[in-house]
Amino acid sequence: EQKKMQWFKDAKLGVFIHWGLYSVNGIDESWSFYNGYISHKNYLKQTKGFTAKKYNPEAWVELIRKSGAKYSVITAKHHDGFALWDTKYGNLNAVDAAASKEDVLTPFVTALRKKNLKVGIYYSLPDWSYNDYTHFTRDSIRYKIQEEPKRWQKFLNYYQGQLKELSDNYNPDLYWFDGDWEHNSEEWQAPKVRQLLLERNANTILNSRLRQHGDYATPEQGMPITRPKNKYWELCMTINDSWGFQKNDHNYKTTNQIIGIFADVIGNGGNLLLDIGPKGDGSIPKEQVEVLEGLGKWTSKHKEA
Ligand code: JFZ
Repeated sequence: EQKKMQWFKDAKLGVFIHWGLYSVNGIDESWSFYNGYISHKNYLKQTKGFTAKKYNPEAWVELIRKSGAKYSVITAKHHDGFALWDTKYGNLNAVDAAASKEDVLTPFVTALRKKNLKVGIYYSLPDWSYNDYTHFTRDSIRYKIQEEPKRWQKFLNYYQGQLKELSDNYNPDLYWFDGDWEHNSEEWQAPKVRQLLLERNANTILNSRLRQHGDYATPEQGMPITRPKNKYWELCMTINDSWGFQKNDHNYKTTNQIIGIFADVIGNGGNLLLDIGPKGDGSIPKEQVEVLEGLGKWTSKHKEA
């Protein structure tokens, strides 16, 4: 336990990446159709704009490395169910469904490893596009588990199959689960999933958004005033007010503000997982590049912090 957490404890800084269909029109990640701002049908039309035309995974990694971060966590699949890798489980992925027509996860993982950075995979437990998942939108649920247990079993096979696939393909150093609030631990089979991933790699680290069956806590946004009780924790935070790219969100924090928060976080024994949101073409907004570069100037002067 202690030993496998060492790199994480030492890392201090990670870069979070929200990249998916929602990066195209730039409205509220997967929530845009869940909350009814847009129909699911129109939401999926964003596949046409997910071109990855300017995507340069080596340049992404170089920016991450220069910021001083030691790991990165990328949204392999968000709540909308769009997978960045060539999953065998369904067609809603960057190869089969989007203009990119290619696996965009693999080259990023390869580039991270080449620079000795740790690989983190964000995986949403809910998949609102999947026909055998219970929830669809805020106003329409497909079914109740008690009424259709076989249908739920189909979903469990699907999601656990994808996790095995991610493990076999990428052997991630860290899994970042999200969306556990829609079901309890038993329904997700959280202990089984933990075991399944640890069987494949005993050293992999799980965040706690798997109904607490994880290794470290994941507070979100604002700086906690008191030191969290957990020995291991990581604050995830946006640079502006959005996780995914949103063209109308110009409310960027300054580099100095972020350095201040970063110093606070590490002073309290945690890590900062700072989020960026590339556009559908794979370019990173210049405001976000500037912050990572500015942070890099600071971290390179304070290597022993
Ligand atoms: C989730 C996602 O719904 C969101 O789109 C984004 O990916 C973010 C990183 O995670 O949103 C959450 C999850 C947990 C909390 C708040 C927002 N929480 O625990 O306070």
